Amino acid sequence: MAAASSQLNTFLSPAPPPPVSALLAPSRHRASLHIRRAGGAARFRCAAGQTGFFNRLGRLIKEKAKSDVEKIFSGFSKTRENLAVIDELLLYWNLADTDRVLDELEEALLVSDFGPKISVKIVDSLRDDILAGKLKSGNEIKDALKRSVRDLLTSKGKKTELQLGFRKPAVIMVVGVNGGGKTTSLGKLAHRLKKEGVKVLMAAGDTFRAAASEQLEVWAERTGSEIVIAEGEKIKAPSVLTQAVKRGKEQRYDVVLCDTSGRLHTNYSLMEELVSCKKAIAKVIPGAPNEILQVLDGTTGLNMLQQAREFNEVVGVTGLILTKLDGSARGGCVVSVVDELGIPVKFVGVGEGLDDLQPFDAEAFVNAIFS
Ligand SMILES: Nc1nc2c(ncn2[C@@H]2O[C@H](COP(=O)(O)OP(=O)(O)OP(=O)(O)O)[C@@H](O)[C@H]2O)c(=O)[nH]1
Ligand SMILES: [Mg+2]
Repeated sequence: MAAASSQLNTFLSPAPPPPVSALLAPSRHRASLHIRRAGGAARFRCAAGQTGFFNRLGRLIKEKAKSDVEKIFSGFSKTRENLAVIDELLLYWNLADTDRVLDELEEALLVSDFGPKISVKIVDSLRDDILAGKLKSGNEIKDALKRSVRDLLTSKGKKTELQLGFRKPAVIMVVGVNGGGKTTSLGKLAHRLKKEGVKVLMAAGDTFRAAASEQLEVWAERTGSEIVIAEGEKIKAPSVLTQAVKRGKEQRYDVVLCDTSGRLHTNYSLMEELVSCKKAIAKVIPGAPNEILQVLDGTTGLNMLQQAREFNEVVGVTGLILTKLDGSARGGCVVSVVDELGIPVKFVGVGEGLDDLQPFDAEAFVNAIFS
């Protein structure tokens, strides 16, 4: 590790940033760690204490960007189509038809990936309210249905703001199965943080896939963040994360963003490696990582519930990033994940561009899935 440290120092000297082409073609012959300056990072000055800094940052990030409702709306067209039958059902609703209508409503929720447990829960609460005389028309039932979905999303998943603790650097680890959008989301998150003047260090913790570091380096370049990468076959993810968090601490970075390899939740040894990554970070900063964000591909359907359950059991997930909502997303299962696991959705991905990560807005989500 001594060799790695001296290598780190070499790269921290105030030399001009290497050209992108050099960043994209790192030598793979030496086992060493690099930190790179990828553009001039703005420095955040905070008058208040650090608790205030991170609280304010979490709030700002949530408040500043309004959900890109249009993209979410188009991404959920299939879900909306499946749920449109509810409008027809409720158009001529009358009390005598309650059982039939509610059965069909439950069916529509199931087809839209809500999952059996949550579908029954929603329909039972509607039935109770109808029988109690609280809901007297099709419109009232539709409103109650939307309200109950929104309430499920907000009551169980309250802390939608980033919780970054009170010490610098805050550490955020991004986890999930292969190809869900971890690296892209991390890059977009860096962009969002940089726009607030935050000093961001990226850690290329995906040491399995050859091109993973290069992919993250491109995001570091695009966002003007700095990055710690492993070079050579021998360096494992926990070492990269250890070095990055140490560097983040020594150099007073505000946030360290840790990328990790994609892994199937069923692969025991890879899930164990994730535990080692988390422990490596906590060894440098007790209590870190502050956030473990699991990326879920919004197009995968109910399988995401099992993924979230397994990752949560192994590393303790603090928030979800739901990606690809601009594609053909399957909305209902999100409600199941939040309800069953009590993990809030913090961000949604609505495209591949820098600005395509939005804070999650339960109201916009509900309006996008119910026409
Ligand atoms: N349309 C769309 N594409 C996305 C979104 N997020 C990620 N992608 C794309 O999904 C693909 C996979 O994204 P990555 O960020 O590489 O996913 P990953 O989880 O890091 O993948 P591994 O590291 O291989 O496990 C890329 O082509 C991304 O551009 C999104 O919100 N919308
Ligand atoms: Mg990746």
